[in-house]
Amino acid sequence: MNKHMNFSKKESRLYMSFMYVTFASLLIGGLMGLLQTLARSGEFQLPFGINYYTILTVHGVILGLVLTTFFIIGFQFALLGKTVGLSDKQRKWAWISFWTMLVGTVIAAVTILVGQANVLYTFYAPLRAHVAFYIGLALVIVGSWIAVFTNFRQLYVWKKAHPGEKSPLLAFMVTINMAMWFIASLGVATSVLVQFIPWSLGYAETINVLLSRTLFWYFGHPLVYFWLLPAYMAWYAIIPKIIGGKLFSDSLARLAFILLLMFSIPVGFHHQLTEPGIDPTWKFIQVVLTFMVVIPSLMTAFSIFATFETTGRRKGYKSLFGWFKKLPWKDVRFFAPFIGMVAFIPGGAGGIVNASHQMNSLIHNTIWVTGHFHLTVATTVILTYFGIAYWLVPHLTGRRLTPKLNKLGIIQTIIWTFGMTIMSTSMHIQGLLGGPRRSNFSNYAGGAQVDTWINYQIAQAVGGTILFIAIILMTYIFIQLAFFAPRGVEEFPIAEEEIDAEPTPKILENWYLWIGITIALILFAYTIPIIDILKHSPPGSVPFDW
Ligand code: HAS
Ligand code: CU
Repeated sequence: MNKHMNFSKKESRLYMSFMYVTFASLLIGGLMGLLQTLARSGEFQLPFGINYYTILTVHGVILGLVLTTFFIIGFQFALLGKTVGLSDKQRKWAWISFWTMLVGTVIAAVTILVGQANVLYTFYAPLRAHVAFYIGLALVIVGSWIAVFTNFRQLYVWKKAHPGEKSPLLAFMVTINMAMWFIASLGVATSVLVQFIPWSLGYAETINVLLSRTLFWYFGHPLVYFWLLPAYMAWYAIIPKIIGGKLFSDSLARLAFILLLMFSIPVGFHHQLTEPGIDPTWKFIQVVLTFMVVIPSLMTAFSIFATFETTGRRKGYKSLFGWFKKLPWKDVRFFAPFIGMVAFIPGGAGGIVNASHQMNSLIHNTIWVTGHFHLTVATTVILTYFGIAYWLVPHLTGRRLTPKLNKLGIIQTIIWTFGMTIMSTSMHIQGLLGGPRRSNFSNYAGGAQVDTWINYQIAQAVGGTILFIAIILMTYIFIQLAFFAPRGVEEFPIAEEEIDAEPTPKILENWYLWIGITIALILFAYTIPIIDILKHSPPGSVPFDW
């Protein structure tokens, strides 16, 4: 399909449906976040006897799992629609995927809202939820698998029609992300089907806690990369076009994605470093692999910087940093993702701290970790998603991002940055002072250390309030772009390769090889520890209901 052409109405409606769920989730989830920070400030009582852990679960599930998955799958469908096409039959499957996920989401959300699933988004055993919660999650996963196979099919059909050609870069990237997602979600699906559902129904009296957490984190780390990769797609292949440049290197981008596929999965133990029952040798091995997965992110940082510089120099800015000033700062399609990139410098550095065993023992289970993921997912990733939405939504609705909306977007980004800097910084500091995460306000019966926390908690409420203002503004912009902005044509920006670019090596598209290595690494990192867990676990745990 010609990328300057708009999608057919039928296709646009499909992709937009995912966007509606995304932005509705943002508003609901954001409101929960606000309530949490207010409750933790100690100055505010949740109304109507609402349980703190109910809103914390809604917040994590709706933003971490629902918003992300809907945005990603919708965006990726749009990318494939643009680069390799979507047939009528594939469109039907895409709708089935959407509705399966939506039904699952509604079931899980209602279960949480009626207070039957106060288990947070990680649903750690032995916390037990009503079985409907797990069934809802399982449906979301099944729905996403339908999208996975539809996406694979889209690329396959294109390949058949274009023998010998390399796949479009964005289609390649989507395929990597979906392959990673599929392999990873097998872990959590197994845990939900084999462990949680029978246990929640009472067929199994106990649950193997360590196994359930291990299967969760086998999925949970690649999950964060499932969020990040669509942002990387935009950084590699869309931002260069927006700033008036070309793709830095097709091969480097593909190689980075392959490395992310290989090393994102066999690293879940870095979330379980303090967990007893896993041999430290295997923790060490997975930490080494964690440091491997940092490499493609560093490659990404390098190539983005290089794109900025080459684009600027080509436009004739010669001094050392002259090109930097000329980046399109007033274009929100660039500005919002750029702030996302900047946030990833401390966010990524914090990740490296987390992954270092000794330092992990200082920050694990403290609110430092919450600070870390509000920089990574709630700034880097979400601001890039917003940056995408500013052109994708009007492209789909046949409207325009007017100068006024563009300006509002810039203001939105600035408010977000301001609020998040306050909130995330105070979370990091409070974490270093031992302040716990995942917990309601408490003065823990006093004590000198506890007294040092409260000011940071108040700062978090201030930051959280500012962030909520930014969320309202974003919702307003979304509604404008979806329904009210003037009609027009908005570009779907996809960067092109340099004319004299080196050809991309064929081996980069050898799926058997890369998926083979991925599976080999997973088997290497997980087989023996899982056998150990199965053989030596203490008696399973009875449910902890509340
Ligand atoms: Fe993390 C916990 C380690 C990245 C999200 N992480 C979490 C949790 C979440 C999360 C949600 O090892 C909490 C889970 C829970 O509920 O318990 N994380 C890492 C490491 C990385 C990392 C090593 N995390 C992410 C990303 C996330 C995310 C990405 C979401 C999207 N994380 C951990 C560990 C824990 C953890 C432990 C467990 C802690 C515990 O004990 O519970 C790395 O992948 C980071 C690599 C990234 C970089 C940065 C590269 C910089 C770039 C930007 C370039 C900028 C430019 C612009 C060019 C090395 C690409 C510059 C312009 C200028 C002008 C300056
Ligand atoms: Cu991780």
